Amino acid sequence: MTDRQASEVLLGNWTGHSTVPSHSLYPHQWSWDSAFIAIGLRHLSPRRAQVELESLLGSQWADGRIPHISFSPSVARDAYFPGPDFWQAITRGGIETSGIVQPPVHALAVWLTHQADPVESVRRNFLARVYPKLVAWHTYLREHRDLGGHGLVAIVHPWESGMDNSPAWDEALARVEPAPLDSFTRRDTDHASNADRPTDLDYGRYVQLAATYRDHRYDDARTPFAFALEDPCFNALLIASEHALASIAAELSLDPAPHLSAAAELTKSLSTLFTDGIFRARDLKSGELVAADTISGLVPLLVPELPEATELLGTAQGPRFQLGKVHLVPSYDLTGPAFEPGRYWRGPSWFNTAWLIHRALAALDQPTLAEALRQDFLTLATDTDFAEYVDPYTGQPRGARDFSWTAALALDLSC
Ligand code: 9WN
Repeated sequence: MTDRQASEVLLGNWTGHSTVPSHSLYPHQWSWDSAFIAIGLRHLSPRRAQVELESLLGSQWADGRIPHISFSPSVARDAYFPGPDFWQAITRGGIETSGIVQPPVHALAVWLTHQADPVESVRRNFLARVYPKLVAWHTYLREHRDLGGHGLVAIVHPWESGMDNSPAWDEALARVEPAPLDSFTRRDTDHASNADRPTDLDYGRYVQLAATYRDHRYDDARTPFAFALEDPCFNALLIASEHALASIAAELSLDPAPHLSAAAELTKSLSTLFTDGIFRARDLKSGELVAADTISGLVPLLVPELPEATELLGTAQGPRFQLGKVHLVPSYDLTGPAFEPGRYWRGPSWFNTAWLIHRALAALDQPTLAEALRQDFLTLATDTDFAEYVDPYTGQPRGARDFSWTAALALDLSC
């Protein structure tokens, strides 16, 4: 049942070479969405999953970055804000994109997609074609984005975390002078309830930060970043993806050692973000760890041989996240002062992060917790018509419906 409905969502959101997260709210190709979508699509059509990832990599910049949005020329230019006219970025291949990035889950998606059908993958020379692009992507992050010099990658915009209005960004964002609210028109609230989305003030600050980066031609050395933080989820996914790159390299008879040593160095640096039983973002402006516990701080559970794994698992099951007692995994500390059960990344549970935690639990040999999470995931995904996110207490759907990564990851967990 889940499989057929999930497949219908994915087929409906397919555009011919990639998948939109949602035709209404997000009508273009998003970077980390595509990776999660490929992880599900591989069960429906391994070839289509490969094409999804190849088309995303087709919008890669010359400096190696994979932009967070690749705009579709067949969609109205103002269908989504900020659209191509705001970002003013175009690749050598003529694709209009945004200029910021999203968490690097792509190498993991490539490796899982290859494993779904190695014969088709070899026939299409999939790994050999995408491997250099993934290496360039990770090299961009490590060489251009270690803004704090701690051996960790920094995000320079809340959208780069994929967890846009997380309470972890509140303090840093409060220092940003917002763009005047009458200088732009939001489109997201045409399609989703205001109460489920970031506020206008958040948007003013998002616009200001993006405009400054754009006005410096997205030059990481020259832009005076007002917002720069080392995010645990972003770095943990980079580590997981370095491990995946090591597997890809070995499969191609190349040396996996550089990837394993990059993963080991990043894992060591990540430990400096661990405090009070969880990983917290480091604000590079204040030099301090941010006092907000979010799902981002649990995602390092995915990192192989993480020294802090036992303590972190205890935190996931404790009062802050109540793993196994509420729906999926809340995006923010249930006991935190900023908790809102329906507002986007300030409390609701999301399916992509639940999938990451499920994968971690399976690897950590926690079959009971993993199975309970999987069952909750599959029931909620179908009951909510593949909602974008849900209230962690009631399971009530929020945001978009027929949301692609919810359907894709449901398909993956039901296989
Ligand atoms: C901004 C597409 C994206 C996800 C993000 C999610 C949301 C965009 C927005 O939608 O962000 O990139 O307009 O709110 O926060 O994780 O990739 O699904």
